[in-house]
Amino acid sequence: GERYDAHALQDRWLPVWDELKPFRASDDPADGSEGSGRPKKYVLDMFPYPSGDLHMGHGEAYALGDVIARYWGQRGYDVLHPIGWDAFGLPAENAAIKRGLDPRGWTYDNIAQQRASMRRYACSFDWDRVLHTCDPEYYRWNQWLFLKMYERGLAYRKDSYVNWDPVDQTVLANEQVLPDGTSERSGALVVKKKLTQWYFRITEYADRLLDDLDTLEGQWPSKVISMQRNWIGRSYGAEVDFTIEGRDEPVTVYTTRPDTLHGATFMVVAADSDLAAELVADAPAEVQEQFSAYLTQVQASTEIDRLSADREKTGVFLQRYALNPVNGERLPVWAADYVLADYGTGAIMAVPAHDQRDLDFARRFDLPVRVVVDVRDADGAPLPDPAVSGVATAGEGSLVNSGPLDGLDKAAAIARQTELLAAEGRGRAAKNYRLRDWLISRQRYWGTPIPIVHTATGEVPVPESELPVRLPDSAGLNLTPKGTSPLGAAEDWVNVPSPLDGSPARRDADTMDTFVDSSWYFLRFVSPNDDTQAFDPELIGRWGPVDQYVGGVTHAILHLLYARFITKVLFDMGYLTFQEPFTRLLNQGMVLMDGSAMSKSKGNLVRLSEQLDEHGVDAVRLTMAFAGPPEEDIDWADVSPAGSAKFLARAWRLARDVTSAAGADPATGDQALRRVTHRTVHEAAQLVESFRFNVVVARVMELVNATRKAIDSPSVGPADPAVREAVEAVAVLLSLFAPYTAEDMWAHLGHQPSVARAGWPAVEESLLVQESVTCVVQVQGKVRDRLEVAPDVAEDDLRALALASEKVRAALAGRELRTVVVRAPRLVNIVPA
Ligand code: ANZ
Repeated sequence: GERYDAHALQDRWLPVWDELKPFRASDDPADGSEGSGRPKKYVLDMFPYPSGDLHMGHGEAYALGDVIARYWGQRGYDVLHPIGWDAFGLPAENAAIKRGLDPRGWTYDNIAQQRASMRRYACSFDWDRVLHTCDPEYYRWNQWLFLKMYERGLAYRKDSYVNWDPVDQTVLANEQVLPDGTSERSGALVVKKKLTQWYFRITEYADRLLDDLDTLEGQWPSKVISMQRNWIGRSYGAEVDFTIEGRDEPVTVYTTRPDTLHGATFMVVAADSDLAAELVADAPAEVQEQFSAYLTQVQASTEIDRLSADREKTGVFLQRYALNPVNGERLPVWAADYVLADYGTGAIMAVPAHDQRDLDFARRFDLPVRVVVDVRDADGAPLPDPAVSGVATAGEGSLVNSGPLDGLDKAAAIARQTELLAAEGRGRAAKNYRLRDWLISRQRYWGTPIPIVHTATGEVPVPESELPVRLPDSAGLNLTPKGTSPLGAAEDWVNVPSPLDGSPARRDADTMDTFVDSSWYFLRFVSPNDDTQAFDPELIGRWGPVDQYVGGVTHAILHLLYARFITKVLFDMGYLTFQEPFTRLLNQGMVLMDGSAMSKSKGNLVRLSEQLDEHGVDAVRLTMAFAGPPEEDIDWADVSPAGSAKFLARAWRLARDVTSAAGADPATGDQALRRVTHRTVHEAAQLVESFRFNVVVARVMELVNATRKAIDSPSVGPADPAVREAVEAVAVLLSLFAPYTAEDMWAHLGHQPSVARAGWPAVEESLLVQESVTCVVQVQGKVRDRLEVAPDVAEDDLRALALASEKVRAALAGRELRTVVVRAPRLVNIVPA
């Protein structure tokens, strides 16, 4: 007969879908109120960087996102499933520099290529809602957002040490520095550099960003929730003011253990803090020299190194003294790198007996160690003296050597000491965050210009009516990284009259971190062509929040945190009615090859386009879904797209074999097949909703087998209406995974395209009731019991059921077993020893 030809199906159906636009979202979605129409689902895939053609990772992500979007469409929901391009940023700019091209042209060429691939890949996107963040029509609203943040004091400029990527010659957000201290982008070792930069005040939202994670519990992967919690890193403690000899102002430290104040034996200030520089200024010349040599060394090291516990402690005694507020003791003040300038207050009280880093430092420089908490082991014996053992005791215990705190336990002592300090005005309860403000300035070309003009009298925001501040042409600009923005050299662009009085002024030449672009793009999709506002608040009120977000776990911190932050800011400004942007999150795994990530350098790169050419789109998509649970990585060496193609051909042939007319009443058909069909449809819904796509595919395979058997069986045959019902169900179920095959089957069954709009098959409850079969249990060939069991009972379960039977146990009379033969579901034969 006719052959299944994946490429012919593609040629046949793509133009039809282009015409039909089956995935156009409504312009007037229901608002959720009663009787307001179809319920909505906003399904969003993380948008791609246009840094080349689609790769296998995209192939997986978009196949899985598509299952979800197509499923809700079949369930009768009004689905918004849009796509766009995260089109600004370093990958494009660096690639453009390398090839001597214009980043703009290069970017749009790649977008065109990816877009064509997505069309071929049959992604169910609404192609009337596309956005590119590098379009002035988009980035003007980044600038608008910046101005709104600026108005509210949430965008500000400050001097600080920033993470500096010496290869890309640009600053990085903390989130872009990998745990090993290298740049996420270039791989270079990140160093610190002092610069004046723009920040978004995300720390003001730290509590809400943390507390609202509770509402995502069970909806987001727990790993992502805990990564966000740790990143924000809230701790509770106290600030304590220490008088410094020879200085008018006290120095304040942040501590989570105010209970240990009597055990403080020295103070440490961050070597790279302004305070250290000030304190050393009065010190003898040799101390100053020692300090400045040390500082140079500190600035060249990474934060990760500085915090590393195994590294030998280093520091310089500043020959200054602090007075302990509880007992007036003189504590030597040291500068060291294990204290960070931008955490807490940049200064600590060191309690070596109970803090390991302080103890390592004390042992290295011969400083005193005083135990103030009596910590015991499980048997109630005191732990060894930290000064001797070298191990600080951080656990619970009662306070000793601590005056009014003696005898209290840790928690009570923390509370008591905090009260005492507060009463004397020498301290207060405080909390602290690991989270830093979001540094958004970048010294690169391919990004959104910051809408600020610097005048003789200060910074002036560009009036909203003058947006967008367009990125000038790259022609004539040297884009090679040199530490300052290339835009600074665009004389015609950078020199402008002050918006205040027309006096000569200069535009801010930095561009925004591209995470600004992606922090709100999901809002833009509801009204992507609106040139009067960033998004239509009424439409986002009805479409938002995103019901289902799909993307890689690589964005677990950066992107998701920023998007949550901006959502809360826009909520506070009254533009949004929700405070969390993404209700549910699915992180798909990676596609690997032979156990490792694919890369050109490893020579194990599998190209998506080649796989599509070889196996067809549907087989590749099906393989992505069938390979395993979506969160797990797929090793492309272990899966079989050829096997998927074979299965699809089998399914497709079923539609050719059906001989009953459309509309035939299935109630008169074969009941056994009907039960399989209805159970499959019923279970598939639950499985898709819990992301068990691989199991859905397995169930569809079973249904295809059962249908083939029925067609070939003389007692059922191709004219049975139950066969048609089964094949129609296969087509609709397959439309989630293998759209071309499903569409062709649907057409062959006599229906109009598109199968994507066929609707989910109605399930007849009565057909879900499981039949039971009788299983005979024999002991030594004699029937001892009869059990009613499910027809698909597992062998192990059946064996256990048989052995648990009272009658069987009586017949065995305690004898050992020699063999148990299980023939599920009808027979168990037990032979005693
Ligand atoms: C005295 C003390 C005694 C401390 C003790 C701990 C245990 P988290 O939980 O991460 O907030 N610290 C404060 N500021 C610091 C800085 N800028 N750089 C490095 N370390 C700093 O940690 C807070 C604790 O980390 C603070 O409590 C302080 O050491 C240290 F038995 O103060 B603690």
